[in-house]
Amino acid sequence: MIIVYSPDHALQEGRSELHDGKIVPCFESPRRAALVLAGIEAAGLGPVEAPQRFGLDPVRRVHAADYVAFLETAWGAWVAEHGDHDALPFTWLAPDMRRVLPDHIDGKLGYYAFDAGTPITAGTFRAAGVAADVALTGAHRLADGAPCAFALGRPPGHHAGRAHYGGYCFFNNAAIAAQALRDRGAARVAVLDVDYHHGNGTQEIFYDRGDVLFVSLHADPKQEYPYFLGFADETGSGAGEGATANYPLPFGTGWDTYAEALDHALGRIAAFGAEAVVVSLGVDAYKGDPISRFRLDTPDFAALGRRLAGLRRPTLLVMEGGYAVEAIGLNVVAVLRGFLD
Ligand code: Q9C
Ligand code: ZN
Repeated sequence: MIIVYSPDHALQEGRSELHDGKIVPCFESPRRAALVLAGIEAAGLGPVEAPQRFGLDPVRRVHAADYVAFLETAWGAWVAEHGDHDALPFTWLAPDMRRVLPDHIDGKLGYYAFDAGTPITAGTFRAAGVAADVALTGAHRLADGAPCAFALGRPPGHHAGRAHYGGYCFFNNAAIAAQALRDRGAARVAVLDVDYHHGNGTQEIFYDRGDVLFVSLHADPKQEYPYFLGFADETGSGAGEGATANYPLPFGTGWDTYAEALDHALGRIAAFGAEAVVVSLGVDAYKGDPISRFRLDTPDFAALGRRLAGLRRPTLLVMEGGYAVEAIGLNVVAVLRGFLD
């Protein structure tokens, strides 16, 4: 399987995030991708390829131009105001306030961010751009005829919406790749999101479109982050009515419950007639994940990979979450091996 990887992901190395009322070291760290790469190399999977550079045009196919420009300039504005340390917002718009873009960087952070867990650093914009390039390279490999590829990038993407960031995500790599597959001629593309958290950004980006199906299995937003999206009654709007499907699952979900929802989700993708599938591959449904509360074990991830292959469609796997660093390599390799079996 083609693995797309660049060491430049390490340009995003946040120091700390707000978690359970405390400032703690970032869960989303460069070690994650390095350990996944080490697992892939130890397993003899490959070839490992460097990404091509696509620039920002394919990013702007799913993100607003003003949002992209904000990310490009945020670090400089932050340093000028506060000095050379990570940028985090401390205030946000409530829904009944006015959405007017402030001039001050602190206001801008609150305007574009939706949590205090996603620091902007000196290298954030470049790292996010490389992560998009990694996903785009995989998408173009599929469009050129490859049956599958794994985009091993970070920072992750599925929480990033058209004009907002959060959940460790800045550019929505999976959405950018799905759009590129559409632009390369796939009439219908499905995004299957198996990260433990709901892919609110991807859902938002495609919510009113009938050409991209979004299907997500995740912890029930009544109980879990991102809390404000991901309910079962969100099914799309307008031309996209029926092209969003959410499977919220309770804390403690193990493989039996998960597999039942997964089979239903895969049935939706087959019935949709997807010509290509993008998988938002988080492995934070793992039982040992430090911020998650599902109970999947490493062999379950192999079973997940086998089921994904059972769709028999060109498939791009895009790295999302997974924070049990000691097991992240094993769990991702289990998915890839299961897929290839
Ligand atoms: N106690 C991804 O997996 N923190 N993002 C929630 C706070 C945000 C996860 C826990 C979790 C974001 C890509
Ligand atoms: Zn996640």
